[in-house]
This record gives sequence, C-alpha cells and structure tokens, in this order.
Amino acid sequence: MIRVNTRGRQRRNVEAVPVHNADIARAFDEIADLLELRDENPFRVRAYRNAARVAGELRLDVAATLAEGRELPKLPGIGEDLLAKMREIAATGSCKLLAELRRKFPEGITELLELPGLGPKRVRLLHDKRIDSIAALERAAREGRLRGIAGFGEKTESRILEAAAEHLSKARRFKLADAAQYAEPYAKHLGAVIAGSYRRMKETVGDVDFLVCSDRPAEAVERFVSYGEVKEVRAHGTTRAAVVLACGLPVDLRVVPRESFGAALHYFTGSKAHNIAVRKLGIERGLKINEYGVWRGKKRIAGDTEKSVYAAVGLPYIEPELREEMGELKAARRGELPRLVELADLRGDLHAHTRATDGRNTLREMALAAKARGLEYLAITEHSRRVAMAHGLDPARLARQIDEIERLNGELAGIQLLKGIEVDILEDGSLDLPDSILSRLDLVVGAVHGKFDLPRARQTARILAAMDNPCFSILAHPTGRLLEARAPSELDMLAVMRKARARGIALELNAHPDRLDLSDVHCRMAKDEGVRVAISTDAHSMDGLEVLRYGVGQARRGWLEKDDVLNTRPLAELMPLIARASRAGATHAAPSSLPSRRAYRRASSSHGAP
Ligand code: DGT
Ligand code: CA
Ligand code: CA
Repeated sequence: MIRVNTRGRQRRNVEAVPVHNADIARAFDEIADLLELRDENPFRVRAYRNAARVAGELRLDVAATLAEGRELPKLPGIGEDLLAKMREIAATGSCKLLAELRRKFPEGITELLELPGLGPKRVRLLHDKRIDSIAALERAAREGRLRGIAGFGEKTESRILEAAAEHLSKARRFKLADAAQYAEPYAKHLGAVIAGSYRRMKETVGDVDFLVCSDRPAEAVERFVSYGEVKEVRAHGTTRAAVVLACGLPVDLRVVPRESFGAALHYFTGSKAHNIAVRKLGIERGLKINEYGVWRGKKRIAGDTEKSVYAAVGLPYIEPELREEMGELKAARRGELPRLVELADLRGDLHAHTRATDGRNTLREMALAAKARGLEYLAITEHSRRVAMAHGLDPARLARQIDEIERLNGELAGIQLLKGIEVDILEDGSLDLPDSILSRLDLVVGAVHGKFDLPRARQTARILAAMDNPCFSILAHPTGRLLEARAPSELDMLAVMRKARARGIALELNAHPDRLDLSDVHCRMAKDEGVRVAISTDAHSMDGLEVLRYGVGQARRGWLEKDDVLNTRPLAELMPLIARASRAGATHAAPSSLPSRRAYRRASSSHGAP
C-alpha cells in the first residue's frame, strides 16, 4: 500500500486557498496514519488509504467540481461517509475527524512512520516515551536511550540513528505528480513555461522553475507573487522572484525578453552539469553562452530557440530528459542520440487491478477506460492469495476471472483483456499459486510484497528462483521502493537483468508516481543488457491509467526507445513475446556498448548492482 510522504507537511489553515486533489489525498493518508497509531480496526485504516489513492488518482478536480455546484461522479469504494469527508476537506482543507485526531497527537508524530523499520507499533512505544519527532528520535538514539524500549535492540538503534540522520540531512523533495497538481494551474495562470528538473521529468523535484517571456517583467513578477496560493515570498526582484506555496512547494520565476527564450529555457532546464558541459563546448568555439543568448563578443548569434543554442556548438537538439551529463553530449556529437519512446507509442498496459481484489472498477469499466485512451490491450493482473489485505485471488477465484475475461473479450470490440496475475513471490522464491493455474494465463507478472529487507544475497536468490518458473513473464516493481518513503530492496540488479535476458523475461517500469520503479539508471541498464521494459500503470481504477505518462518520462530518462519497451508492440507481436512456450532461451537484441555502462555502474552502486 502506498503511503504519501508527510514530512514537513504544512498543517493548513490558510482560508480561501484552493484545495487540490493531492491535499485531499494527504488528509486521508494522515487520518489513516493517526488511526493506525491508535491501533484502530485495520479495515477502517485501509478504507482511508484507499480513499487517499482514489483522490490522488482522480482526474477531475474535486474542489473545483463542487465549487461549481456539480456533483462528483460515483467513486467506487467511496461510501457516503467518506464522500462527506471528501466534501468537507475540499471546502476547508481539513475535516473534523482529522482535527480531532491531530489534537490527540503531537505534530511530528506521523513523520516517524516514514523511517524504514518504524511501523505504528513501534511509533506508539516511542510516543509513550515522549519521543515524538524524528529530531527527538535521533537524539534518543544518539544517547543510547532507545535500546531500553521494548523491541528495540542495539542494532535497531544504530539503524534508526542512520535513517534519522539521513532523513534530517536531506532537503525535502516533491514527487513529480504532486508538484504537477500545484504547478500546472499556476503556470497556466501566468502563461509560464516550466523548466528545471520538472521539465527533465525527474521523479522528484526540489523546486519548480517558471520561465515567462515578457517585455514588461515587473507585471509578470507582480502576477507571480500575488497568486492566491502563495504563502511566502522569498525573493522579489525586477525580473525574478521566488515563493513558497501553501502546500510547501517552492517556485522560482525568471522573466526574459522574447529573443532570449531559447537560451533561457536551455539554461533553466539544466541540469547544471549539462549546462556547464555545453558552455565549455561554446568556449572552445570562442562563444559565450548564458541565459540571454549565445554570444560572439558583443554579438548575439543564437538563443531564440533551444535548437539554435545546440546548433551554435555543432550539436543536434537534445531532449530535456537526457540532459544529465551522462553521455548525451558525446552521443549527440556522434549522431547516436536515442529516438526516445513516446506516450503515443504505447499500445497497451500490462498491469491493472479490478474490484475482484483491491481495484475499484469492474473488468468491463477498466476495458472501456483503456479503449477510450486508445490502448489495444489491457492485462488484468490481480493480487494472489498471500496478499490478504488486498483480498488476493486463490486458484478457484482466478479460474472464474479467466472465464469472465474470455466471455467479455467475446463481447467487446477494439480492446482485448489479457488474462494475468500479479503473483506474490514468496520468501523462498516460489510463487504464490500453482503452475496448473498460472499456465492458463496469457502472462504472469511476479512481484515482491513483503520481506523487502532481506540481505542482498538472499533477496537476489529469491528473485532469480522466481524467474525460473516457466510461467514467469514480467518482474513487477523490481526494487519495491516507494519514493521518499521506502528504500529500494538490496538487489544484485545486474544478476537479475542477465537472468531476465536469458529467460526472455521483461522488467516492469511501474509508472505509478510513488514508485517509478525501475529507476532511470536501471532502465538504461536494462537497455544495455538487452532486457525489455514494460511500462505499466498498476492501475487500481479507470483514472489510474493516467500515470502512463510518468512511466514514459522515466523511460525517456533511461534512454529507452520504442523497441526497448515491450508494450509498444501491437497485440499480435506481443503475444509470442509473453507466451510461455517461446520463452525458453529467448533473447532480445544483443547488448550494446553505449557509453552509459559507466554511468549506471556509478549510479547503481548505491542501489545494489556491482
Ligand atoms: P531540483 O530543483 O533540485 O529538482 O533541480 P533543478 O535542476 O531544477 O535545479 P534548480 O532548481 O536549482 O535550477 C534550475 C536550473 O537552473 C538548473 O537545472 C540549471 C540552472 N542552474 C541553476 N544554478 C546554476 C548554476 O550555478 N550554473 C548553471 N550553469 N546552471 C544553473
Ligand atoms: Ca528546480
Ligand atoms: Ca530553482
């Protein structure tokens, strides 16, 4: 289950600041956290977690819809009580229940839940000892006061100390999709273009960078600082300003004249390392490159478009997602830039849930939603029985779903449902369902849902063993990470990839913005190792299909091209690739030796690959 990062959360009491869906999701998540701390009924906790996810994934803006006097559509899994709370939060930013719960706990308590190894039980114990924030915890661990508390040994203490110190030293970052909810309407209001890490589709952003072209910069700056959601103005100049929004998101603004647009966009898109490298190429040609243009002496020779900036240093245009100084300049110089995969290249989705388990829509609704998005196929991959909280399928229920899908496929035109499962990979590497039922499916997606913290060798052996099952088609969310919340599992990713390649297994890039697992670095590694990547939504609702675009962004950061991505294949080409019989010894393209190998080695050493 996904928990939204709550660190540094602003307890909002700013009246009249519009409430975004992300705020509603966070409120529900905080309720779930606090109920858990009170040891309430897990089903009640889960109802609020689900509501958070529904709100977070909804495409329509709840507060705006209600403010216009329109009704919300029926939201599956959201009963009257939750709906009433949703209205209350949309109108006021909070609700009575949340306010009551907050009164019972000190303010920093939920941030403790974000540390690895700290669940509600332990946080309750800490609370009893008046250790109520990460800072207090860090102090207690340093002073050796934790090991006296039931369940905390010396080892736990040192692990917690490490995690707390890391947490405190790290600047807060926002998940891309969360930042988008606040930044998009703001940018639209200003007619601004968004640059920075946001444009590079980085999975998290430190702040959002706006660029406005105008000959009247003072006006643009005024409009920027007087936006309704601004909580704090940090800088206020004639062509630039910096603010923090009520939600805590910092936003920077720069205003430039029209003829500088390309140079400014290039400069503020970054990354800094990429900029420095481009500027160096300029210097070699006697050119000066800054945010106003490309200059030979006092003469401006380029800068109205980004393309003109690159052309001035003899390079073709480089896509923002590649601008990380990870070999893109060399590839550009040699004419070897990848042709990055695009959203429109995707023909289907290979990971989705329905009401049969913890999804919220029916098979038919999911099929029609996929069709409406122009997809050709959608794999239904419910949880298996071991994932009890999600009401995972046993063989009998899965068999019934297989029949239902076959019936539905006979009836629906223009969309094909694929019969699948997200089978749990047990601790010993065996799968949670017998081959007799797995072999009846079109594809088997395997995933880890517990014991994320096994030692590296055991975790790796577990995954490798699972991939030996002849039915195995795709390894889902391979590292199990949750951005800003759960670290990736320790895994020898190179060994996993080599095995995947040998067995014709694809790795999933889970597109959910809380996961984005594979990372960009691992995507690139997959490409180098000749392993196909499946960009999958893991949708639990019709709107959940929307996240594909984040998956595509991550894939592009990982240099993936159309051919590297499994679900760019039309159905007829896909089927033999996921079919079990063809998979023994099947391989993809030979591994290439792109300049990225060094790059991912460097970056992945912290994540597990040798
Ligand atoms: P973030 O905000 O931490 O997610 O990452 P960025 O890349 O958005 O970084 P940010 O907001 O500090 O700056 C936006 C862009 O401005 C950055 O990507 C490149 C450019 N920039 C900022 N400072 C410098 C600098 O000192 N030198 C150069 N060449 N470019 C810079
Ligand atoms: Ca930024
Ligand atoms: Ca910035």
